[in-house]
Amino acid sequence: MEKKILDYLTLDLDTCTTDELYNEVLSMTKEMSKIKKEVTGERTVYYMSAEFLIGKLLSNNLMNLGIYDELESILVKHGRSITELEDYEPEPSLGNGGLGRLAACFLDSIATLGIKGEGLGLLYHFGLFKQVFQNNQQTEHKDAWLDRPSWAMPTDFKTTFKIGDVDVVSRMYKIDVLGYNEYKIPLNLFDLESVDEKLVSDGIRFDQEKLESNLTLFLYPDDSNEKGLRLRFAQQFFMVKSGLAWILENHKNHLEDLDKHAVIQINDTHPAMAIVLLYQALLKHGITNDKALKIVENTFAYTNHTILAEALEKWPIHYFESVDHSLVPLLHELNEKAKSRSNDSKTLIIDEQGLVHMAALSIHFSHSTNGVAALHTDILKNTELKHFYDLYPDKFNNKTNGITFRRWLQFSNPELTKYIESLIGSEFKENAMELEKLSQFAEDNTVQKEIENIKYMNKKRLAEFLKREQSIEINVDSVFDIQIKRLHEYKRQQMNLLYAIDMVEEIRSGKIPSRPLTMFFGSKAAPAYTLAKDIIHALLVLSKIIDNDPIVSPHLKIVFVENYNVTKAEYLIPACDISEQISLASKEASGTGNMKFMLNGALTLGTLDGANVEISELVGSENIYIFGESSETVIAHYEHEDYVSKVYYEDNVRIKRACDFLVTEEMLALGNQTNLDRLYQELLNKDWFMTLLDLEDYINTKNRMLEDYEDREAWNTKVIHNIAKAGFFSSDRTIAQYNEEIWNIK
Ligand code: 26Q
Repeated sequence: MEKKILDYLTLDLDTCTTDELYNEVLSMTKEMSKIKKEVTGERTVYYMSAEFLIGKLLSNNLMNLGIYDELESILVKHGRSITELEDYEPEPSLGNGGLGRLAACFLDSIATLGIKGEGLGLLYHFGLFKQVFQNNQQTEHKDAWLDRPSWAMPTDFKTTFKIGDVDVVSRMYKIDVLGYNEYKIPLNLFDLESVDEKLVSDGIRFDQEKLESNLTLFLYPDDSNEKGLRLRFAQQFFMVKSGLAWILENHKNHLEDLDKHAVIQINDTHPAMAIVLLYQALLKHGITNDKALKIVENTFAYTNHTILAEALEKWPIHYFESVDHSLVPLLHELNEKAKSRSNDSKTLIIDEQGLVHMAALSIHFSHSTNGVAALHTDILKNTELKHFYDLYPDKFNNKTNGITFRRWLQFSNPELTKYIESLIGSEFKENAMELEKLSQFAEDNTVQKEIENIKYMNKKRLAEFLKREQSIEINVDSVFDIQIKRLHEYKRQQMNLLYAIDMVEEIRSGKIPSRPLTMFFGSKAAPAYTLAKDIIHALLVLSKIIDNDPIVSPHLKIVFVENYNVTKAEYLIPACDISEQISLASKEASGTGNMKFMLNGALTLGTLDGANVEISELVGSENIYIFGESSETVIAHYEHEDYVSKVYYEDNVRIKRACDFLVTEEMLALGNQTNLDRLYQELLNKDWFMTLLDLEDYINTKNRMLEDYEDREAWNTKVIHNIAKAGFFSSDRTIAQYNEEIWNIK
């Protein structure tokens, strides 16, 4: 193999620039990927998603081609390394968070399991914004990740269509997704040929009305106003119009029985317009209405990722009119069909205000609706989508999320991988359930010591990375407590903030913790989400106050990792002791970070929400730290509208003290009064996601956890049990279930 690699490398490895070397290794890897086979077969799954948060691909692909070690040894001889290239590789920012990363893990598993499938989405030129902190505030900047040669290769597939009266040309680009074994599958991303990057000048502002120039510039730009919403809608239309053109081209001889040849899994409702568009295409082909509708229903399957009412998409019907007026009568026809199946007005597709409910459209005209964790699916069936469940009990099913262990263990934690292999052999790489065999070592002191040592090395690796990236010094002998995820009130970063304030106050009053604590945050706030930005501001201000306080700083540090992304997650997760999964019960559909942390030997501090429930059942209550009210209690509070945060504030002096701290002179001296006041008022007078309800239990449970950490043997026993039980959360298991129960490929 070495000869083979050298055949591709023509540069002088001693003197070439990183840029030259990167470009050559990228071309080599693309070339060598040709040895992987495309899956063949009669039936294909199309995973349609507005987001694919794939992360960097170089190391991943080199490993899956089995040439990582050889290339590394060649480079090392010339004083170079793969790390140099890895640091240089831009990360494609094609997703927001969980939903986008899930799509990427799924493609990895589809390829590895050799299922005939492909991803369909959009090639955003600037993706999600780059986050920069200025004056303790988040600012947003464009992320020009396509400036360097990328993994996306142009194809010959082009389509031309109209969006309203604007003519657009869409070109398909392809990224090879390499499986761990002999297969690869394509991720096909559509781009607008006439896109104009010059439209973006400063930050992330641009002319939102010029569709012919802006459609694929950004991932979901500002949706806080009408223009932004219309652009987002047009992006979705562009994605599904292009994606369907590709699917119809692939199966042009089988349109009459398309459902035998294709299944389209839609990742939330963002691609749901494809349902109407396929119906339209089949009618145009001369297929009768009833038959066309049957084909549509059998072809589509829908995954729901949220129960937050505000995230359920509803589009004014005139938006449809403005992109393609012939869709409007079809939508009315589908609505009539829905009415004929049920006289429950809650299942209507078009409501009295003329809003099209995309979830309703998706459930009526697909054959499967799934939630992403057991609790989430139950809540969909019993509350949020109850009326649909009553109508179509057989369509509803659960597919608990999973993560690819190739990226989230083998690649990001090679030391732990090697050590596990030395204990139980390498079978777990093919069959994640084999990790169970680790249980027998849970009480073994030698194994505990080694696992602890690996954690320590990963902490050092993270510390060096953060020193390079953000010039931050961290204490590697402290407990690493990590909350990394999008900033949202329901995820309750503000509760963690109040914990930190409580700890500052306790330390100042003389209660010194047995060991220093480092609290890590990594999080982007949607540009128009005011309160989320207030929470970031408060955390940044508090972290400065702590750093400047000689009494507190030896014991506590807050590190806010700037521009959190997949690459940063790969450094943070293996170094973690305490995994913060503290959403208000019933609100987090699943979570997938919780699974990554568990696999890497962190213990979960969490509510009984999303997949935490399944983690808790698997590891047993002695190996997890659960706190807070149950989802039933929370749902009842919403139903009876009887939660009053002020009561908790007034009844508990520590809660009061923590809240009041937000608007003390000390905070206001460094921070912005408007931001801090708003957050304070919100907590006292609204607190929609019930932070104060769980705060006392949270503080007590986290403190108990920190005390438990001091019994290193007992802690490490728990760690080993967690890793041993993580096998269930492999996305190979999730994808096998999708295939057996929904897709039926092969
Ligand atoms: C909707 C309407 C208008 C504008 C934006 C949106 C929008 C955009 C993105 C709605 C939702 C998203 C992303 C949702 C998401 O990431 N959900 C997460 O999905 C994960 C994978 O299933 C789960 O683990 C998380 O619990 C869930 O929050």
